[in-house]
Amino acid sequence: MPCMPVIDSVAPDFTAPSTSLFMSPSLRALLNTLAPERRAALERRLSAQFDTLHDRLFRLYGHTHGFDAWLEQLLSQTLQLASQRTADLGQLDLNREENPDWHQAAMLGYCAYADKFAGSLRGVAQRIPHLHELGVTYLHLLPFLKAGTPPNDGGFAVASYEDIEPALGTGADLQDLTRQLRSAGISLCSDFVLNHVSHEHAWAKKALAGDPHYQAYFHWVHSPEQVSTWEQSLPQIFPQTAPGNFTYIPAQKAWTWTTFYPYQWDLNYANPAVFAEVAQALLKLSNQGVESFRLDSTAFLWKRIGTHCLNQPEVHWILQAIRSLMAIAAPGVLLKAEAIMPTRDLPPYFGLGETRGPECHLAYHASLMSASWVALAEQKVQIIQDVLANTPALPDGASWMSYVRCHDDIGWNVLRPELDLRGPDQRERLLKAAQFFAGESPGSYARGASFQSSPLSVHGTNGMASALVGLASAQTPMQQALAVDRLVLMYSLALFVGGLPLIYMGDELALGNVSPADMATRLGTDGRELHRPVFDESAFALRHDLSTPQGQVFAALCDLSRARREHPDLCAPGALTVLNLGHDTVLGVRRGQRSLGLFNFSAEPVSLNLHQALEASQAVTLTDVLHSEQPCPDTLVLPPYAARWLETSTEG
Ligand code: OTU
Repeated sequence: MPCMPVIDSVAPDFTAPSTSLFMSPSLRALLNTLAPERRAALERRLSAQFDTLHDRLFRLYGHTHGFDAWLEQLLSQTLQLASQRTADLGQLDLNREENPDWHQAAMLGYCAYADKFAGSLRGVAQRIPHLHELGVTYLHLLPFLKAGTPPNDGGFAVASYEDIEPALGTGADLQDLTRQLRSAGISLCSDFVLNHVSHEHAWAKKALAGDPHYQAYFHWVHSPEQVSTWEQSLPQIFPQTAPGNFTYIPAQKAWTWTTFYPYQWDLNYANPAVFAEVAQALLKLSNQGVESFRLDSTAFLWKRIGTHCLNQPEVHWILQAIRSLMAIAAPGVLLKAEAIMPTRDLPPYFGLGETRGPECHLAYHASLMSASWVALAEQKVQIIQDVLANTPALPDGASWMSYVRCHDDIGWNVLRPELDLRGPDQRERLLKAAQFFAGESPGSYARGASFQSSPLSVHGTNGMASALVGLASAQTPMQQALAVDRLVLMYSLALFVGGLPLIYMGDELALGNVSPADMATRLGTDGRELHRPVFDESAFALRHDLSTPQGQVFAALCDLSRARREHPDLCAPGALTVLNLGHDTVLGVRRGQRSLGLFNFSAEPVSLNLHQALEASQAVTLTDVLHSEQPCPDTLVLPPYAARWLETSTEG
């Protein structure tokens, strides 16, 4: 096997773009085969994107042999795929180019595993009425491409970017689904796992069989010493169940890089062929009608010795190059960064880093999510205030993705920077929150479980939101009501602060944890299965019964969703302002010109003087947009765990 060190590319000299490529005779010939309108659009986009695309790719691969020819081929493949876009997708692209903020108009997301939500992709189409009822306009389906033999990390070990997981359906089913969703006003977001592939992916198999071309798609380390040199600065994602970042492959007498499970082989993005393959796969899926990609594990794409191999500058060049290719071939498509990183590391994913330029439209606000859980455990909102204070305004057309729960654990360590600013002993709070949600602290109502934690180091917490807020442990109607209020509070914060909030499947019906009996049937030992239940038809049947927690949560979420649609100010882009309300248990956030959100994270009622907090010199009128009431600004009483969405106006 050839010696293949992990390539740590040296920054190349920057030269002017080889403009001869831009509209080379072969690209011109390709464009000439297209209908005039399509051709004009592609020429326009290519000329708008070429300099950026060339710049980012030259930084990444300019030093590699045959760069110009490689780039020409990449462009030619891109134009070919662009030319295959159906007429309706072509029209969608044009509409969205004209209205680039289309996704900032009160969109609401929903996230689900296709099989658990509805059995298959066809089943998902049957659930469109449910999504409609909630006001969902964006459906994120967790990986549905063909996965490796289970356990496969819930599909995050992809065995083919070209095929659908047979148990979920076919390519035709996917196209049907995207069409049906689109006509129902719902954009389909597909997970896209670009950091790694399954060891059963054809590339890995060919690499194993000794093909040097495919061996170069992966990272290889040749000695235990090298492994430990790398490991010194690397984090561990599954320290208990998949320790370390490398897996020994006997056939190669070498270790391959496996950040996550040993069966997930990290791709080597220092190899331009990998970039081109992944870019093509994304464009092909776009052509099937996928309107958004959740780019999984983006932070990990580039490895550099001596660093933690996260958020490297090259990651952003890769993402900006992908954005450019999308802007050429499928500009209607949104890119979402899944970078579960502290807030301070996220602006570059929106293109605000050292190399500025359009990057992702969306990114998960993981710190805000984790902070709201800490706040619930502590009954104090300081940590949310700190996170919001650290949350920068975003460029036009970019939004935070806010959420309460997802298919992963609640990762606590994203909050370290905020805590460290408060003092050296503050990380202890994360351990306490984890213990609280595992039901281990005295008086805890939560029924979650710690994930990958040890007594010395806290990592994450598993569990469905409803189990974490106390519904599973509630013994009395009062305890049940408080649990419902906590769940609604968490969602009303996520829906108030986010650009594109996500409901995690089952939360709308207060679905609980997977039962121990069902857990025993799940393959592998992944604790995150605890919050990956199957859609519960009996809970669904109760959704309009307001005497049940299912009905109460469902109605509350529908109300929040409706209020966002009816009051555009509730979704106004731009920075949020945290108000000082004089109570450490209540969060006050201003959004847009007139919207004000109040969130009581404690079990005690609180009386607020908003006139003072708003520093209003004139009389203030408040309208509760959810309850159509006009509360008195000087003595507004917030019950335990209550949230209020208010419209403010001052009178002359
Ligand atoms: C992502 O997760 C996915 O969301 C996980 O479901 C996958 O297991 C993983 O990638 C590998 O594909 O750090 O930024 O609980 O938060 O694995 C990527 C740990 C990630 C997850 C973490 C995560």
